[in-house]
Amino acid sequence: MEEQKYKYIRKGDGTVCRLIRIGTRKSELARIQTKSVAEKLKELHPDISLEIVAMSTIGDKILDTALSKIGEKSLFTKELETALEKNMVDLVVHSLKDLPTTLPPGFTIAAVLKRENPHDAVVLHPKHVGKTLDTLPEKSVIGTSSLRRAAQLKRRFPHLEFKDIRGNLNTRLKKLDEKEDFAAIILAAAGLKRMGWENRISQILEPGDCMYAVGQGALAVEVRAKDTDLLEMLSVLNDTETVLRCISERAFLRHLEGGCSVPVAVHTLVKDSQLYLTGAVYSLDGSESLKDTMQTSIAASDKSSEEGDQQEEHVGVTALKVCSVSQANAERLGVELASLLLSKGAKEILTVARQLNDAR
Ligand code: DPM
Repeated sequence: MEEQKYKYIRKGDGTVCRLIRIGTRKSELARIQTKSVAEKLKELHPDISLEIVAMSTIGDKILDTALSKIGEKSLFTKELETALEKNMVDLVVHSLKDLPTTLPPGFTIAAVLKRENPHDAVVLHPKHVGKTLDTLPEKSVIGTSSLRRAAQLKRRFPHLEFKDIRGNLNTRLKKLDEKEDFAAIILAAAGLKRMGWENRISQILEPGDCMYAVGQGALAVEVRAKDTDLLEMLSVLNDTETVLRCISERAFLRHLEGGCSVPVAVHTLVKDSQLYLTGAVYSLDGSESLKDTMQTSIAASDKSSEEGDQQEEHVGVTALKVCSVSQANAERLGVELASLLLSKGAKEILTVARQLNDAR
């Protein structure tokens, strides 16, 4: 059903204010993430009224198949975008890593919030507590359905075996603890922290063991691109460093033509106004890999702060108030690093990885 463009409500004191409806997936993690963004927004704009609307997505309904096998793009985002399109909600909060690097026309990311710990974490079966991936027994089974995690960890820890595990975080922890199928599972530290399960983290994986996914640990707010008033309102949520790191990561992935189901990993760092991007592609078994690092300046120029409000999109992100020159530099960095890896044979590695994964 089409709804009117904006909704207004009358408050107790008789004043009328705009009601902003925020769409979220129904999983506990999604609700927690949405609530945290809503609270920040309310703090920065005390005059608005917020309502949270929860919906199931395909990714939530298909629980028995590995993500990388379902083959549906925008797995977790489609229903939410339909609700946005029909004006049933005004914003949607996502984990940035679940958002494709090219959004459907008419949508944009208005804010990328300060990143949580972007690294992956090891959660051990209670009987293995005290061990690490290095010291787990030969042929221990590790649960992950991320091709990226499996490829890197197979390479680094050849004594371990890897099996798919699906379901939301609650389901996965249950599968780990209540059965003997897995010695450990690998999850994003950020998700565990947001769920209040930090105490289950036995080991944080360093870049030498496993680099993270593009956008991992950052929350994004998606809106209708034409809603310039919302773009403006949400711009206060942007964390400059996170925005620039994530733009470079997304540009890298987009230029490689990777999706959420290819073994591509990144690491970014900001130091002395330089943005460093390390990116890698892997064969499914980790035996082949290409990895390199490049850097660019992200010093905000005076000129650009005046231009800060111009509405420019970089790999799906429209971050008003973040220096547009820096954003363009970050995007270029991602494209250049991808070009470098492509020139060394990244395309072939990814094509074979896709074919093998489809044939699994
Ligand atoms: C994407 C991947 C996974 C999610 C692939 C990857 C993990 C799938 C799996 C694109 N989305 O990381 O290589 O382990 O089977 C997802 C999680 C979060 C957002 C959970 C997780 C929370 C962390 C965040 C699922 N999406 O990765 O443990 O906000 O970044």
